[in-house]
Amino acid sequence: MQTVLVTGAAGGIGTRLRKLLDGVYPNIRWSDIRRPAGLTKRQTFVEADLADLAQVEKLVKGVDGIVHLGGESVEQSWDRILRANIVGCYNLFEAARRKKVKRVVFASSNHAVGFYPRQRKIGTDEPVRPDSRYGVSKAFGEALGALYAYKHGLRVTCIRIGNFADAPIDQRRLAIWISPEDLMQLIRIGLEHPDLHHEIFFGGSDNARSWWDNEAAFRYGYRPTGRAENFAAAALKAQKKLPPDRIGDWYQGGPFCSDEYDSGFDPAAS
Ligand code: 15L
Repeated sequence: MQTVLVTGAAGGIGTRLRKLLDGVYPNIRWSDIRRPAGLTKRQTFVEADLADLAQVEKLVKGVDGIVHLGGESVEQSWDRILRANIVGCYNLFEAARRKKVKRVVFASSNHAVGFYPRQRKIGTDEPVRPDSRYGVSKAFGEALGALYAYKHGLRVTCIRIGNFADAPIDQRRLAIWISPEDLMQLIRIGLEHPDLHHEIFFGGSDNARSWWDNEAAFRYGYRPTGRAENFAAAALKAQKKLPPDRIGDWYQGGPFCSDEYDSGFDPAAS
């Protein structure tokens, strides 16, 4: 990897990666819809709107690999999801194909499978079960990843990121937390591993309470160092102060599941 593009440079993960990825590849092009604060003099920034294919084509020209973090990062109106996460993600993959980019690492989310119950351990070969319009957009991005990998030969890694933070802060996060360093490991596997063609990984650290079987990532050498259990006492104490959420506490996606929930079905009673 000589030249790597990172979209979503102004977001929470992008901001952290600007420190962690600095110097890892010879050229890193950071991009977002607007210029983030705190760019260093050495960092190259290109402003671009992912919803505009012509802009995205220009953005990806000359790039070997892309880390696609751009788009909405939580639930939003359909109009916003459509523009940033559906059209934006399509443009990203299509521009990558046209400009012969070799690899894409797509920041998917646990919300692509949020409606699996916490009682069930899932692998990455289960069908998607999104918990929000946002989750649907991540499932869509994963589907695009498969299309561009198998039809056009792009090497694609989709990382279903759990909760990216320095520490897990409640019960749900104890199961899905990922440390910044562990996410870096997964991204680097996606950008560099010689045998990788198309994979879906769960973006979780070494979490004893995990709901995920992350065997696919382990096969590629992923060795998470973050241990959620080290933070269990504080997280469980914080959990006690949260109001109960009958739906959100049942499903893996938490509040993304209970938000707008009106099916009338009470899974905890069945
Ligand atoms: C996500 O996908 C979001 O981007 C992040 O803001 C958190 O909400 C996270 O999931 C989570 O599930 O905690």
